[in-house]
Amino acid sequence: MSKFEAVNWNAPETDYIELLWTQNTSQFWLDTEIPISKDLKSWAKMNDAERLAYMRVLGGLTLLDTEQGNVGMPLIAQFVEQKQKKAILIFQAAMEEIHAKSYSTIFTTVASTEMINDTFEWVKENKQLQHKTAIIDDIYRSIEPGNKLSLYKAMVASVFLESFLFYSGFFYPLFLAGQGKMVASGEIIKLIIRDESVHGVFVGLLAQEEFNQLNANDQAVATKFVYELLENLYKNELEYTEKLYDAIGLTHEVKQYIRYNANKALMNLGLEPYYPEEEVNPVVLNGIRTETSTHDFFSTKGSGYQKGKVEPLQDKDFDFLNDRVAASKF
Ligand code: MN3
Ligand code: MN3
Repeated sequence: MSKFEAVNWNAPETDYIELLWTQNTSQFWLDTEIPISKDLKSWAKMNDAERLAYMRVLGGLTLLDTEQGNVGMPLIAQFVEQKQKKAILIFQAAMEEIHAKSYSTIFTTVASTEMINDTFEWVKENKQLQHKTAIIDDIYRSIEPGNKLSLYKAMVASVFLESFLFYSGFFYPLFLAGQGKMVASGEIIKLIIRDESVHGVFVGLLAQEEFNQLNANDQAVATKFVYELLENLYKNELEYTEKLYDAIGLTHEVKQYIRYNANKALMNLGLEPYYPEEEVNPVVLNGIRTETSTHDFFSTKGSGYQKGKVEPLQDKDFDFLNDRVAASKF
């Protein structure tokens, strides 16, 4: 009879596990800590097309976070063998639920019930949004016990969702925040991005470890899968972007941002950029910079939260891990 084993944090599973647990947990936040009502004035100044785009962008993000919290993270956690890794994935799943809820917190503060209901109806009816969610969901649900290739595919889907597909949605709130509009809601988006960047790095590392354990034939199949999935999702993102952003004249910039983030997702998987290097709209970069915020969200938290600044992860924080993973390939 097999014995049940308890998770033993006194024996770290890998050299990066503590770092990722600490980074994940120290970034914990709640939507209710952000004073969204500060955005009411800004909302009142937006025109109908801008409000509609904003609602739909957030509606789309809500669906992706729902999928990631309810299906992606729990299923990947289920099939990953090591228990500390499972613990991090389950913590990440909980954050996905906070992300998914936070858009509703923005909605309920600025929008009418009718507008909110219309948004959730639109989510069900939008072809591109349903298409990408169906593709990712199918890959998650196709993980088979003992089948490392199927687990690798699910991890790739997860990295594409978190490091690539979210950004067609993140663009607009960042673009507004970069101009001092909808700044409190923009804080929520920045907190979500801070989480997603850690999630993308962690699941990307797990994916690289799985890949290295595949035989040469399965590695060839896996690599073909990555680029076919990328192109399929990319084509769909272009259509999604046109549907959302044509009316407010931002389609071109959003498409650039999509390619930029597709390359970032590939980097998380230890792969080379696929799309030509892209400029990112400087207003969006301004929106993403925490130091440009007009208010400090930590100041609205109770004293229990005043435990110092949490620095977002930078790419360079993971250089040592990428080197290590790269080294392990040979
Ligand atoms: Mn999320
Ligand atoms: Mn995530």
